[in-house]
Amino acid sequence: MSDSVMPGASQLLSKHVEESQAASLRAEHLTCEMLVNPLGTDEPHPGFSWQVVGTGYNRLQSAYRIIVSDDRQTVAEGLGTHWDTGHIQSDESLHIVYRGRPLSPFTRYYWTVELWDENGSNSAAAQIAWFETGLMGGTWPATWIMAPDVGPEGKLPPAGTSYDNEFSLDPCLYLRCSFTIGRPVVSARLYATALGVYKASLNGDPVGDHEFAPGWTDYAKRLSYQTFDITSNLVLGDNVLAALISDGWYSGYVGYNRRKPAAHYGNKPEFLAFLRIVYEDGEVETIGTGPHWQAGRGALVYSDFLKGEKCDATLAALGWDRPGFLASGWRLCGAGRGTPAKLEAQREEPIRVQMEIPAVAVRAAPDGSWVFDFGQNIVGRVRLRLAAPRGTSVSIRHAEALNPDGSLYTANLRSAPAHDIYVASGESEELYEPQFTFHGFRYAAVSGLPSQPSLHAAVARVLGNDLRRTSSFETSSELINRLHANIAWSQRGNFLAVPTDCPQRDERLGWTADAQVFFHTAAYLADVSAFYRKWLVDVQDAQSEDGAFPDVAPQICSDRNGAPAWGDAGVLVPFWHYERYGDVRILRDHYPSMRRWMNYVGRANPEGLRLHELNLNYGDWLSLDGTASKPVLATAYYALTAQVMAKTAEILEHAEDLAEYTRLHEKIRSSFQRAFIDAAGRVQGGTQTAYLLGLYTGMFPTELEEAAFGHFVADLEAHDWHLTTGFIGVRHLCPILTAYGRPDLAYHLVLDTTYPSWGYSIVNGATTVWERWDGWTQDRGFQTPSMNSFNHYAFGAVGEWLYGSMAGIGAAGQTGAFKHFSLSPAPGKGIEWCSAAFDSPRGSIRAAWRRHPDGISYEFAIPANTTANIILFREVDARILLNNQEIADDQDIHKVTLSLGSGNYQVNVWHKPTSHAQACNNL
Ligand code: RAM
Repeated sequence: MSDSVMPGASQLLSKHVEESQAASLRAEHLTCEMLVNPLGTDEPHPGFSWQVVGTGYNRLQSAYRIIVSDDRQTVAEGLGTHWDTGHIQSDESLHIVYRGRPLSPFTRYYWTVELWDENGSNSAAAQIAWFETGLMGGTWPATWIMAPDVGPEGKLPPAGTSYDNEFSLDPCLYLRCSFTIGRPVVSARLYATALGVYKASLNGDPVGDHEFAPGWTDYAKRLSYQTFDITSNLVLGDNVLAALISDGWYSGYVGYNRRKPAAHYGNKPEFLAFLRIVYEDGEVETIGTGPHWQAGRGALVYSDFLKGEKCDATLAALGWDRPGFLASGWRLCGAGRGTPAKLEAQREEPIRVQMEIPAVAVRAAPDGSWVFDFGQNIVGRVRLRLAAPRGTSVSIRHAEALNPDGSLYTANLRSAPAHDIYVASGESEELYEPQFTFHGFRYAAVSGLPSQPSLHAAVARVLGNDLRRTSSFETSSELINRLHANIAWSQRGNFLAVPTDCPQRDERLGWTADAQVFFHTAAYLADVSAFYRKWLVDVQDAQSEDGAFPDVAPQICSDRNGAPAWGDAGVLVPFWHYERYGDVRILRDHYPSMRRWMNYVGRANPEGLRLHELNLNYGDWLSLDGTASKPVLATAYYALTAQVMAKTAEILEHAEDLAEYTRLHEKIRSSFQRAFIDAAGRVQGGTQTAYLLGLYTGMFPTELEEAAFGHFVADLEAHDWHLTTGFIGVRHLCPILTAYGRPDLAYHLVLDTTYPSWGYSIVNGATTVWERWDGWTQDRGFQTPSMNSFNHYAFGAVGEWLYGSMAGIGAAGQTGAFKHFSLSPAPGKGIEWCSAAFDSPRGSIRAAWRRHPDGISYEFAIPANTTANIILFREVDARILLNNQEIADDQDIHKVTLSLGSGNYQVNVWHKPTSHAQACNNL
C-alpha cells in the first residue's frame, strides 16, 4: 500500500482561492465560559470563544479584537471600557481569557469580537453577547432556613399520609415571604440554592425553568447556586417570593446503599436565597431568607428520586405563593444548619424538560390498570390529565419493559418503587406532573381512574441537562439509524446532573468508567464541555486522601475508589476534554490531582505492572468471556495514563514531569511486553479486550502489532464473528478493526442482529442502549433483575466510530479542538449512503458519502479557520475528481490524502471512466 498527499489538490486550492469572492468573516456562536450568555458566573477571568464563519475557500482568521464593557451601547459603538485587546494577530478563537479591569459582582458585561481574515480584511460586527457576574465569593445577605423545629408546638401539621417504613421521607416544605415594592425597579435578580432541591416562584409564577436545582455536587465541599432574572415578575405593591423544597440528592434516596438515617449528606432540606433589587434611583435592596419566612405544607406530600412522589390535591394551600394568602397554621421557619461548602455559581447548563412525547398506545393490563406506551424508553415523568371525584387516589407506576401478559416488568428497578400518587381535588379537569422526581421508563401503568383514559390523557416529559445537540447522522440503514438514536436517547436521559449509569433502578450514580468510555461519543452528540467540566470537579472533590480517584462521582459509596479504568478517568477525561474543547485551564486545574493519582498507582506498583491497589477491580465489566484480562487491562490503562501525563506535562511546560512520565510510560510498556506478550504477539488472557487495549495503547512491539491484530481477528472468528467485549473493550472494537484495515468486520459487527450484538437488542425492541448484551434473550428472557438496565450508555461508545469512521469525522486524528482534523470516511458493505454533520467547537463539519455503480461520491464541509486532511482509499486505477476537476494522478497511490482549507468540497472516486461517471462529472 502506498500513501501520498495528492500534489494536485493544493494547486486546485489556489485556484479556488482566486475564484472565491469571499464575503467577510463572521464571528458566530459567541460563548463565555462555554455557555451562551451565562447569567451568573463567579469566574474572575472568564474565557471567550466564537466560531469563525465565512463562505469561499481557505478562509482564515488572521487577527481578532475583543471588547468588553458594562454598557451595551458602548460595545455597540466599538469601545471596550473594561477590556480592549486591541488588534491581536492570532488565529485562536477558543477560550481567550479575560485580562481586563477586575470584574465587579452583580454586573452584566457586554462583549463582542471583531475579526480580520486571511487578507487582513475586517469582519462585519458580530452580535453583542453578554455575561453577568454573580456574588463572586461575596457574603450572602440571607440565612439558611428549614422546617420549624420538631416539637409539640413547633411541628407543622402533617401533610396527610404517613410514609411507608421502607422509605422515610421528609414532607415537602412550602416557604414564603411577603414584601412590598414602593417604587420603580430597573432590575431584579434571585440568587438561590438549597440543600435538597427547590423551585422558586414570584407572585405565583415559576421563577425560571430549571429542574432539580441546584443540581448534584459533593455537598460537603461545594454547592451550586442559580441566578434568575425576575425583573418583569415584580409588581408595585405587595409581592410574595416563595419556594418549594424537597429532599433531592441531599437528604433523599439515591444509589444502592440508599438507607436513611445515613442520608448521604444531611437529614432535612434547607433553603437559601435572596432577591437583589435595583431601583430606578440607583438604590439597591436585598431581601433574603431568614427567620421571618413562613413555612407550611401543601399538596406535595413527599417527593423522592427512587420512591416517587405523592401529591394530594385535597391538601392544596391555594394561593400560598401569592399576596393576600392567610397563612394560618403556618409557622416561622426554623434556622437551617447551613453548610461549610463553597457556594459557586452553576457552571453547566441546567436540567430542563427537553421535550414531550405523546403515548402511542394505551391498553388494559391484567391488574386493571391502564398501560400507556410512549414508544420510547426515556428519562422523565408522566403528565396526566384527569377528571375524578375529590379524594380519588390515582397511581402511576413506571417500567422499561412489559411482561408477556402485558403487565409492567419492574423487577429490574430493584428497590426503587418509581411510584407516583396523585389524589384528585375533584375539579372538572386536573393536570398532574411530579415536581421533584424522575423515572426511567417506556411504559406507565395508571390505576385508580374512574374510567378508561384516552390516549391523549398522558404525555411523557423528557428530562436532562439542557445540552446543545451538535450533530446529525443518517444512513441508508434503518438499523444503524436506530442504533444512533438509541445512543442519543441513552445520553439524553443519563446526562442528568452528572453522567449517570442508569435512570430507573436504585443506582443513578456517576460511574467514572462509564463516563470515560462514552466521553468521545458524548462529545460528538452534544456540547458536553461545561457538563463534563463540572463533573470533573466532582471527580476531583471525591479524590481520597491517598490520591485514589473514585469509582463514582459524586462519591456516595465510600468503599468504591480507584478501580482500574474507573479511577483512571480522573486523568483521562481532563486530557480528552482539553483535546476536544481546547481549554488549557482544564489541564491546569486538574494537573495536581492527576499527579496524585499517578503517585497512588505508582507507589503500589513500582515494577510498572498494575497488579496492586486494584480495589474493586471490575475488569472488562459485563464482558462475555470472563475476566481473564484484568492485569492486562489495569496495566494498559496505567500506560495510557502515563502517556497522557507526559503529554499534559509537555503542554503545561513541566519539563521534569515530562521526562518522568515519558520514562514511566516506557517502563510500563516494556514490563507489559515482558509479562503479557509472547513471541508470536499473543497477549495474556487472549480476550478481545486484551488485544484491543494492547493495540489502542501501543503496548505491542511494532513488529508484532499485525500479528496481535491477527489473533484478535481470530478470536472474533472463534466466536463466529461476534464480539465478547464488556464496558472497557467495547469502545475500541470498531475503531481498531478500521485502523488495522478491516472496516468490513466493523461493519459486520454493527450490522449484525444475532446475539450478542447491538442489533440484537434493536430487533428485540430496544429504544435505548442496554446495560448487558443479554438483557433479554429469546432463550432465557430477562437477565437477572439484580442488574439489568435497559438504559445504560456504556455500550453506546460505538457512537464514536459511527461519527469518526463511518462518516469519517476525526477518527484519524484531530488537534486543537478541531483546528485541524481528518475526514476519513470508511464506506462499507451493507450501507449505501451515510450523511453526518458535527458542530465542532470551531464550526460545522460535514461528511457524506454515497455509492454509485462506478464508485463513490463524497461531500465535505470544512469550517472557516480550520484545515482538514481528507483521506480516501481507492482502487489504484480509480480517478479522483475534486469539485469536478480531475486532480493530478499517480496510478500507484492507494491511500490518497487531500490537505484542504475551509470550504465545501465534492470528491468523486470513480473506479472506471464509464458513461455514468462521465454523466455525474458533468452535473
Ligand atoms: C454497575 C453500574 C455501572 C458500572 C458498575 C461497575 O452497578 O451500573 O455501570 O460501572 O456497576
